[in-house]
Amino acid sequence: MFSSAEIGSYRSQGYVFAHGLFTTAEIDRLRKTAKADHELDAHAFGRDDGEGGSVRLSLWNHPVDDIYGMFSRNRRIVDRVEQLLEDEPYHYHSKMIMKQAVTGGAWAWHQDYGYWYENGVLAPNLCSVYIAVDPATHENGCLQVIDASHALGRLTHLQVGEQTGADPERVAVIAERLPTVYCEMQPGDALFFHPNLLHRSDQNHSNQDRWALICCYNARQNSPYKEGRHPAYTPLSRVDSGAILAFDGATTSGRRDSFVSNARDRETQTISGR
Ligand SMILES: O=C(O)CCC(=O)C(=O)O
Repeated sequence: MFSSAEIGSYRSQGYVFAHGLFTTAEIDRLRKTAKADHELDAHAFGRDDGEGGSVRLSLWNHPVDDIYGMFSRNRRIVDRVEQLLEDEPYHYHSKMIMKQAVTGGAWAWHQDYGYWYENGVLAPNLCSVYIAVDPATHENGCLQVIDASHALGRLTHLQVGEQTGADPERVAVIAERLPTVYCEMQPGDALFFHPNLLHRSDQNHSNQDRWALICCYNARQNSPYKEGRHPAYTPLSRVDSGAILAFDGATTSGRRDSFVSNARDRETQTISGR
């Protein structure tokens, strides 16, 4: 569980690391499964990043009895998210960010709540958990966050043609006043971050993939007031800490109906010319 100092850090900075949250054996299992998973691949979609690259991801709404569910339903994550939300968390969605070596695309500065607000979510009481599947470094386009930017509240997100991101004029000023932090991580490390925290990442010009599983949770009392792309409150069946290695490799087919494959998903649209 998070200590009170770690919870304080999340409240003041908008994020908190849990280094080594998952062991090498656990994350190896996830990586091997994901990189050979035809269903995950078949449901992946991409968007141009406006810089000659493309972001690629696969996104699903409901966790099931598969290796991804053993992570997103794992008490090591969900119990911690409960501490941060101070409410019962439910699974809002998960996504595998498949930032591939050499050609992996960039993500524009944005706040997750910039999009989720549009889905009828009233309060920014959600939490995203970035789990490093591959090493994430400066070279392969690790996540960058603007320290304490969550305290600025939700910014306007603008569309430029087909692309969407936080208002670039405002982001430029914010980036001058608050430090940008490069979140370099090892496989198995996790970053818990607030939905109003500004974040982005660069293209991957290295020879090393930078895949990440991002699990997003909403608070039960913050269930959206209207139907949107992601579910309303649905009880989350937590699994014990040991469930990842104990998992017997059952079918992933239950997830199929839950994939969100809309290539025009606003959450993947970016602004060029950052
Ligand atoms: O993985 C990244 O670099 C960014 C992903 C992201 O910002 C998102 O999924 O909202």
